[in-house]
Amino acid sequence: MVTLYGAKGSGSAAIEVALEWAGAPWTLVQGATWEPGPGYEALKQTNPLGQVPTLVLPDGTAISESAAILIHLGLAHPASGLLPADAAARARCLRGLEAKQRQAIALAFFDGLSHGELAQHLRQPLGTVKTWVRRGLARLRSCLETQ
Ligand SMILES: N[C@@H](CCC(=O)N[C@@H](CS)C(=O)NCC(=O)O)C(=O)O
Repeated sequence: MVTLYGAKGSGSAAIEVALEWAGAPWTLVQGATWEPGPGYEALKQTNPLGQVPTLVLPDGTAISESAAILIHLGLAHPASGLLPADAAARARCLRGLEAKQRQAIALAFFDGLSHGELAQHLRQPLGTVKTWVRRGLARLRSCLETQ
């Protein structure tokens, strides 16, 4: 069983989806800088930065950084399709999404935030988040089409 430290409206949504795709048993501990409480205190013990998402493996290894977590899940669960089996295709997908594009897409599509809400949440101009979502989707599409 892996433990995901996450919070509503955060980048942990992408990891929740990936865990479902991977079919890996997981449990959520809710907490974040803006959600103080026992969950956040436990998070800081495992990741001193106190950032979500943070994933803790059964052996106690903690992985932070969304990209690192997604790559770990893709490699640990090859049948999930999170990463292509073909090495070259896998490399193309991995270089594809920048962190900011991934976060914007996750918040817009998994958490249902409007572009205006996204701009507020990420403290960026509206035009910037629209560009992140548009470019991220274009990259995702071209990555998926090559699989
Ligand atoms: N580069 C990290 C960013 C993680 C991050 O910024 N998480 C936010 C929530 S989406 C957070 O926990 N912010 C609180 C803080 O930095 O104090 C990733 O991609 O996972």
